[in-house]
Amino acid sequence: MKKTLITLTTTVALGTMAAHAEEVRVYNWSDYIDEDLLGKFEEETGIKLIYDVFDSNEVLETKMLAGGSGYDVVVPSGTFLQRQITAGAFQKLDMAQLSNKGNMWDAIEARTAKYDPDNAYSINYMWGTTGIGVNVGKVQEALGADAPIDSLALVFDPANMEKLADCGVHLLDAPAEIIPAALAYIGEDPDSHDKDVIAKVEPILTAVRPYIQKFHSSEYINALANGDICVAIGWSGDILQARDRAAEAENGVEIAYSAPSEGALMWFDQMAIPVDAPNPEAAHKFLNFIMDAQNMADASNYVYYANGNLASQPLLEEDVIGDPAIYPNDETIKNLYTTTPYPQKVQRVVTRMWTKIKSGT
Ligand code: N2P
Repeated sequence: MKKTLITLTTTVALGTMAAHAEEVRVYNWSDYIDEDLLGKFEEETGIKLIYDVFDSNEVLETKMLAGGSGYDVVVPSGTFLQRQITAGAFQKLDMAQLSNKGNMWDAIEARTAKYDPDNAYSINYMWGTTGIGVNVGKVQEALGADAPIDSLALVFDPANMEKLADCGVHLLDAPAEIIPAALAYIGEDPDSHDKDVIAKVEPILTAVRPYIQKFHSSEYINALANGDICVAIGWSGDILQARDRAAEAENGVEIAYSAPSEGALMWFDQMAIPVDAPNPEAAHKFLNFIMDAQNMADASNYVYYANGNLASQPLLEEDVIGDPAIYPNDETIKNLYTTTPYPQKVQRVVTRMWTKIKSGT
């Protein structure tokens, strides 16, 4: 009798374990979701969600090209995605498992198809621009009331940077974004793959290097919000999150975001499933959950990034859908450019140059 009972207990325990054993591992950008959605996914599906974050396409790419990351869903930007698809890092999506795919926006899919033909490997999560975040008061204090807060001259002209150095300037640690910005500043094609043209960026960045406090791709949100820095080249929604954090803290810090007048990079972050994902079925469930119109709207309303989900647009709050810094209007869209991945040889030059610039030698 006793033995039977033990067996029963063991069976029940194993059964419970099995019920909890299903997991999905998602690797997304930091500050990029309403965290309530994570619990909601677990409740709806019974799948345990392990959610890790990164702030660099290069870091993600290293993992994808090495293989064995252990992730089921990852979120590279379009240009990086394209290179990783070519390298065989992802599996084709099984559309039969994605009943919410019809919610996606054809106009955005037409753009992302440049990186992922037919959108066979990825869905758009969010898209945005790379631009300038400023602490309006501090920048005006340093440079006067007519400070060029919407111009790349703010960070690439040493005369400005010398005056801003004391209040603190961060640049993204993202060569694939800062190099195009510096090229746009000098009137070159931001998407140039010509090594001689790209080489022109080095003296520009070297000249302002002494005034850059840090190359970092996520610390600037709090640093701007707290008043610890006064300028950041960063991502649109991140800077708008900094604006809100400052407003919530009622600390008198006023943050503004501008897409640079010289042109701004428009990028697309795509959810994809690694070829060796441990649980591709759960990965599809996560993608389908994200493509739900309400879930996608909740995510955008929280992080201030535009999304590629047409059905979610009516559910967006006015300060998201109505803000041209998030959803560019006809006028601002003309000022945006896109890039394509550097071929391997050029990438090596870029990586070497970037290391040299950052080290300041
Ligand atoms: C989220 C930043 C994502 C934008 N913090 C970079 N592609």
